[in-house]
Amino acid sequence: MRFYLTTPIYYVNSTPHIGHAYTTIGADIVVRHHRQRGDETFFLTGTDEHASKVARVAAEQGLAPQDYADQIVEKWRALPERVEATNDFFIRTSDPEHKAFVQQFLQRIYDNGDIYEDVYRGLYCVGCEAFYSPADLIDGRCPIHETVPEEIEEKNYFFRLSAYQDKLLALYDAQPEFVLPRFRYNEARSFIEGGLTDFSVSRAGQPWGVAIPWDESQVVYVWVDALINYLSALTYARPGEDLEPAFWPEVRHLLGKDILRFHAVFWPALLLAAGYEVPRQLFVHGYLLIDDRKISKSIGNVIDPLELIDVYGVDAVRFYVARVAQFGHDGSASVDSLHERYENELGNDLGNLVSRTTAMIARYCGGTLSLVPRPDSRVAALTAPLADDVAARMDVFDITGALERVWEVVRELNRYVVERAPWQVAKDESRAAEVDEILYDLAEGLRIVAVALAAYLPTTAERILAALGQPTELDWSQVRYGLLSAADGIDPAAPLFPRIETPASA
Ligand code: ME8
Repeated sequence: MRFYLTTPIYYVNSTPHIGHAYTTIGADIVVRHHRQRGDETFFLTGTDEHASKVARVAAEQGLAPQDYADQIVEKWRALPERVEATNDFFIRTSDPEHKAFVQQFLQRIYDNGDIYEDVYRGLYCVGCEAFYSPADLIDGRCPIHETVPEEIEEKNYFFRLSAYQDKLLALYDAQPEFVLPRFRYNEARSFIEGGLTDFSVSRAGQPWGVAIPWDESQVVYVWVDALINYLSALTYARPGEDLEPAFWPEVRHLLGKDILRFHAVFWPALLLAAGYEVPRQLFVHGYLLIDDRKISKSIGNVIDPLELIDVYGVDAVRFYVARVAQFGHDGSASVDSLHERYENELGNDLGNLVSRTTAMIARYCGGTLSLVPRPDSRVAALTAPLADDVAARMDVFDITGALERVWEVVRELNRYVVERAPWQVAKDESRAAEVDEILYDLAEGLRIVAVALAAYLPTTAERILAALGQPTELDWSQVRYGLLSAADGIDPAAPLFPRIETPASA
């Protein structure tokens, strides 16, 4: 199967915060999982640069927008690197190849007759880079940024979105899983049913952006420019190769609920108008909240994800992303809750189990793992449905449910150690074979867990396998009882998640 996954491309008017890390990590977990299953994957992230708010920040710093973007983009490139995201390409909307593609794309819609000229009057929120109708506002202010939008009147080019209502509804009928979770599908669908108004695809009097190909006095509206990245990237991500035939429309978009309409309504309509197929699927996740408000660059309640990684390590932050809330719903993030999960779940449940198991193999078996699988053992039964259960959840982007499913096994393995008490059995020399069997099952359970967790905890998974003397074989077929390799020289493993005395102050 081919699996192409995107994150939103982030605005470069500020630096990354934990909300952006949330999406990028969530996407990477899904993509790594698909790679383990042998799918041919392509994973895209990047930056959205032609926003008015970017031009504004640049001006405040006395820089030309491009120079400003060239500097700050390094902070955004560091985001996937530091969270160990395995993106295949990092797109910038200021890439010349992207800009040329945007022009061709718009020209196609223009030539097809779905773009016309008109005068726009409306309220524009620069924070959202979007127009609002008065009814959308709360006390005259943007519901997200709580700022008063600007009144704008200008000659613009409009996209005939209204002509696409029936086609979009037909798409929603034909692809009932076009948008996940289901409540977001319903939300998008009722928005379409409510009637669609044409929207402006250009801005006048703004030098920062991609020029409208038939009227250089205007630039392409930043959202149109941005959405097209998902397609343009395929044409130049690998020099000399066009990935479009392989990966379009095998694309899945991961995004936050704030940008649902752009992706679920505008984007498929633009694609249809330009003669492209629509994406396979959208997955919409919720907000991470702090003090019950969305973490936002404009509001200022940000947590620096890189600082958290410095303290807790990248795997702990990745784990937290999947655990903090049911993926798809809002959740409250805090350093305290990250700290608690680090200690209890990673440190106690998983880390201690690895330490104890390796220590017992060293002590009672001279560091040697004997191959004594028993197809009727409790651990065999426990792990038998795991591969399919996790994969089924991952297929619907349920990174939270899939992780919980693995954690059920981790907790059961902990129960198994306590109940079988190998340290007691080892006191009786006549029961040496039983000790071998218990430790085989623990090691095998941990090997299976490590492979199943590799998408979440890439470094930890490798460390667990190495501690058990196992090869780094992460193919999904390895999530199966009885595949443990013989090993000797196993030593007690160093703690995987050492105690951290002071929680990070963020
Ligand atoms: O909207 N909780 O860029 P952006 C969860 N450039 N996710 C969050 C979050 C939070 N508190 N804050 C941000 C844009 N995100 C456009 C996108 S795509 C063609 C153009 C994540 O920098 C989430 O994925 O404002 C959200 O959708 C995205 O960052 C918005 O990033």
